[in-house]
Amino acid sequence: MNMEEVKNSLINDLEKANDLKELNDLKVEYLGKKGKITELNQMIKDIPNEEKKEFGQKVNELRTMFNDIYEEKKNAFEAAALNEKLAKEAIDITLPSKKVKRGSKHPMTRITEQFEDLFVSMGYTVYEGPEIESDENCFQKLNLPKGHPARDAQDTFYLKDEYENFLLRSQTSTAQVRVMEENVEKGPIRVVCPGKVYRRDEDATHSHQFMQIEGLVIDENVSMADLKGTLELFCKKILGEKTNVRFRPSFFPFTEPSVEVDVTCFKCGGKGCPLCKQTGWIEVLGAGMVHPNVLEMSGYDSTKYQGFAFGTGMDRFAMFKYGIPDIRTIYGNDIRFIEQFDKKDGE
Ligand code: 2NL
Repeated sequence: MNMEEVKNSLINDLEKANDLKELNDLKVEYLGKKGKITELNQMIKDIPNEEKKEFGQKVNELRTMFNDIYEEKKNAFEAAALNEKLAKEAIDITLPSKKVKRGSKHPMTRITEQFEDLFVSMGYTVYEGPEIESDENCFQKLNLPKGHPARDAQDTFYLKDEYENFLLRSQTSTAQVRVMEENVEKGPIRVVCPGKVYRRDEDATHSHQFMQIEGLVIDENVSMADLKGTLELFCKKILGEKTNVRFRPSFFPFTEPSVEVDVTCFKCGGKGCPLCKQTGWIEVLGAGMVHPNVLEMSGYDSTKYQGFAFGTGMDRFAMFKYGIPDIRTIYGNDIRFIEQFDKKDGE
């Protein structure tokens, strides 16, 4: 091929190249070891001396021409490839996103927080103990020695083999025993202990697992008047200011004297209805002055210190407050059940 033919075919070939690969093949075809431009260059040695300079310049011009067109096309191919990639990977940021669903607090979490807030505002601390407990902490230290008949009402679940002496706590008093024992100075205590407890029970109002909260106050000069004032305030704050409260004598092995606390029925306001079994009253708490044996067993001098304690099932409060008829739904893990309480609490 002579100079003119190479020039024409070069322009033609580069024009027709469809992609980077074809373009690079042409580079080999023209500028490679046996390339058309390279061959022209090698012809220089056979050309008469006076023509050498001009011939050489023309070959150089051809090479420059090739490279210029090559670069231009290469840039165009790369830009096109990038644009195609961007178009393929385009995200429509105006599309509506998936809605993030707001969770709901479980009714027992709600009640627990309401109880805790109230007692914290009265200077109590919150203490949660373990659910697996020793027989000592659950019964013996609470004045229920082995064989005591009152243990029957708190039959629970027991561990086996080397853990034989352990059980699932039947009352949160176990946590309060721990607070008394851990308080090495044996100074005053004001604590509430919320948490799960277990019983051998199962029907519409009893679950094998439920939630209690117990309170314990120990100090010098603590009397039944402190107990009454505290629990009256508690009932009014949780159930409404119009609530009337009455105290009836009762029995618990860990308190002496003991009381049960009734409030005016929140359904009928005291007139009498099926919920309060026509009495106008509903029992909500058990309480009493801490038995001297209980104080002494956990290292307190019962001639110097007195205390009052109270306990209640938080599930019952949740059932009353939110109108839940069956305790089993509380632990049924149905999201439709849990979601209802946002509205009931006005959230
Ligand atoms: C109820 C009655 C009660 C207590 C719990 C208690 C705890 C200690 C010492 C003395 Cl460490 N007493 N707790 C006292 C009276 C009643 O609960 O009906 N619970 C559901």
